[in-house]
Amino acid sequence: MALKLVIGNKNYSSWSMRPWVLLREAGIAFEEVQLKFDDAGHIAEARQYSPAGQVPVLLVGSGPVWDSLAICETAAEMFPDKQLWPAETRARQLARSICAEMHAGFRNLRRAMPMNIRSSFPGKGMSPEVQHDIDHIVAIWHSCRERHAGQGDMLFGRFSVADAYYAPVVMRFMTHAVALPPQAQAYADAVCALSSVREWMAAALLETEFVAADEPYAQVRSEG
Ligand SMILES: N[C@@H](CCC(=O)N[C@@H](CS)C(=O)NCC(=O)O)C(=O)O
Repeated sequence: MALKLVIGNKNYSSWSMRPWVLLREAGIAFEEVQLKFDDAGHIAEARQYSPAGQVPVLLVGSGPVWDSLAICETAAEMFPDKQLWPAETRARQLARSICAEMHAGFRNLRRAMPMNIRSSFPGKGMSPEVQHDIDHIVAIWHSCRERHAGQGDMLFGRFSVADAYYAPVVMRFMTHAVALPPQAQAYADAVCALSSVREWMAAALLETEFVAADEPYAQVRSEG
């Protein structure tokens, strides 16, 4: 069954990055359909693919699956041999919890430090509320890495949905030069070394579209 994944701009679309990295890293074949944001961060064509009118969307034989978490769950169900969620029950419960938390939470971080892979904005967006989100993410990473240190470099040892979910956070931390404790930095480095993440980043660096809605820190070019 041929899968199609509809995504947005690789530089900006953190929601798209999650299922794309998941499928690519797991070696699941799919065709990519890329739609580009307008200045306000909207994608008119997205409604052709899903009722939500947003990306990402996974087109499976029976129709569209939309929302990144639903896509990741669907992929895990379609490809059980890939073990996209951790095999052990408690690890799987924790992985689902931290993905749901990323999906619905960390709003201060998401608002103040938008994903913008090709840019560098050290220190921009930092506030006590954002630092609180960062501290909580670091605590999650630490507790996962403590439990699974001997099983691989990812949050639950081997690569899982959880790493795909936190990959865009790693991108935000890089752009905003967020200082991390050594163990968290080691995890961030391991995520950046994943071949899927390298491929996504390389493509993001080639993109030239400027989406004003996602660029709170861009310098306004002065005339003359
Ligand atoms: N909860 C959704 C959020 C999707 C979302 O916000 N997508 C943004 C791109 S990153 C989008 O499609 N924006 C275009 C629009 O709203 O017109 C998910 O997990 O997929």
